[in-house]
Amino acid sequence: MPVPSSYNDITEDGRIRDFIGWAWYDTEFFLSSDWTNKRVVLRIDSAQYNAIVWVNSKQVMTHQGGHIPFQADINQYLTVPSDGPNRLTVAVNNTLTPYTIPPGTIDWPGKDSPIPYPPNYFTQTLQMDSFNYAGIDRHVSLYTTPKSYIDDITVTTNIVDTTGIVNYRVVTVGDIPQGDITVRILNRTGAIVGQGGGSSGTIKIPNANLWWTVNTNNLHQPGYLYTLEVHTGEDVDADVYRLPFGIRTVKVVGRKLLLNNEEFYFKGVGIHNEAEIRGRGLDYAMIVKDFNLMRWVGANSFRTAVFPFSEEWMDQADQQGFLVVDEVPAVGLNSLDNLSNQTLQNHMNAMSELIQRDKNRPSVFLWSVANEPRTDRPESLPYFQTIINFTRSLDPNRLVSFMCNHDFNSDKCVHLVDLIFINRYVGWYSQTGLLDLIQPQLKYDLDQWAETFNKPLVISKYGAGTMPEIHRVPSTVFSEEYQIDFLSRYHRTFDSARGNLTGEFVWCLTDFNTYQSIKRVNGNKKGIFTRERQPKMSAFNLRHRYLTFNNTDYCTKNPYT
Ligand code: BDP
Repeated sequence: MPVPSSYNDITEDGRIRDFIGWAWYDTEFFLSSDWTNKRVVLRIDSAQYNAIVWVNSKQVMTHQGGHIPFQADINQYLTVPSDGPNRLTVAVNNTLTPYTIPPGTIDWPGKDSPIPYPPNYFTQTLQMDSFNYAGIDRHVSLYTTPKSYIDDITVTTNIVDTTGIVNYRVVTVGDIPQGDITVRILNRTGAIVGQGGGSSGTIKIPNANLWWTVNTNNLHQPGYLYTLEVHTGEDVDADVYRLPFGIRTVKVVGRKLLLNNEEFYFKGVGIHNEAEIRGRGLDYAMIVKDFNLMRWVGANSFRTAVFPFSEEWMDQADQQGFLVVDEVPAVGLNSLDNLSNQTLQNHMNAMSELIQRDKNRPSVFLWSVANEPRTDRPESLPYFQTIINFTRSLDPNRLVSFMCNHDFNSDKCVHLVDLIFINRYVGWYSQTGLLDLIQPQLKYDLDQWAETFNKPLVISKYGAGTMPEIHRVPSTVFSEEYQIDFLSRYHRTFDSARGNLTGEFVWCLTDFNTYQSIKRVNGNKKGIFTRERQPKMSAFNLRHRYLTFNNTDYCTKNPYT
């Protein structure tokens, strides 16, 4: 199997596509003699979902949970360079249980059944829409550091007038005296604009270039990044790390979200990051293509629905200037059985690993702890109180929320969040085909949310399944015309509720693969682009909306400004 890639769609064998259980990868590598006196680290950027890793047949690490990197120092397991190849073996298991993030169940329908099934026949039932892609879908790499090294860096920023305030904290391992640590801040052209020393401190940057989003306000340059360069000394054994970061603030004030003290409206897209053949496998060309689609359509933000995207993907968000709702794979927590202590433990691990990975990204302004969880029961409250408080305690500098599909008067947990995100489908899953009901019912819904909670309100999902090249006038569900009729009624309602709304995320950027179901024709077709990344008619409508939608006009018309 190629790495990186999901393994499911690589062959013509249905048993491999639908395989559940342990899959084995192995390969050989030689060590460079230059590496003998260094710390050698093996890093796996993502393996779905459980992994066990051996080097030369000795177990090096295990990891639970996909979409997130894990690593280990492997010096003690390596053979000396002249002793021939080292063997790397990785076993990955994609089984989902009621306790995993995301959850699922394994059933043996043939057990005690009079109806015949093949021997040991079992099924994996999913509680999410997505196809359960598996394998080693991101890079596996070896890298070195000196024996004493920089283990972690945390950067937070603030703005006072025109000065950027940069707080940093460096964690080192080994023999590195505090006094040897130097920190420099470089601007985009490589000029030094600030300096500091020691393992923590604050550096001020006068007349700072702030980090702004693309497609928002032409007066601002999007995606401005500085580099924080940390050295652990002058000699050849010293470690150095260069961390890109942006200077920006994100705050909630009443019902508004402020980016660098300016009111912000999400012209967003929900993305389910996958494609043909490679599944969820990392693919640089696809990343660039998807960012081009987002820029073309005029978006300034996206949501990583429903799992963390690759670091390469997130680097583009930082560089190009997109605000990101960064989400753990907690999709399908839709029964109280999924809110056990065991699940909570896995959920907390997933949160802390994501925060550890993305905590320095200017693009990430909010952690989403779940998509459409069971939050409409009083019993759910302690679980969500715990996961939300835990997330805030790990990163007090970002906002926290979950994507809610309950009603304003039935949800029991939404008061805990900083921004309210709601997924809505009137005209699709409810009132199917009844376009005339969208505006009155959605407007009523938005007004109720706004009156009940005095917090920013965002539509995190709205969309209609659309088969490209099916045309109907008057429109009917699944036709391209229906998607346009549906979206434009939502847009009119959003505009009529603007004072109550902080943004919109259309569902979704591109069509994607799902498990097989009579609700899906070859996958989920709510994309405004096909899975091959070609536009449906609605893409032109959204592009027109987003490109002519001006935040400055919006602010002047907004009764709440
Ligand atoms: C949503 C779910 C998402 C589905 C979507 C849909 O959160 O995972 O793909 O419904 O039905 O609300 O398109």
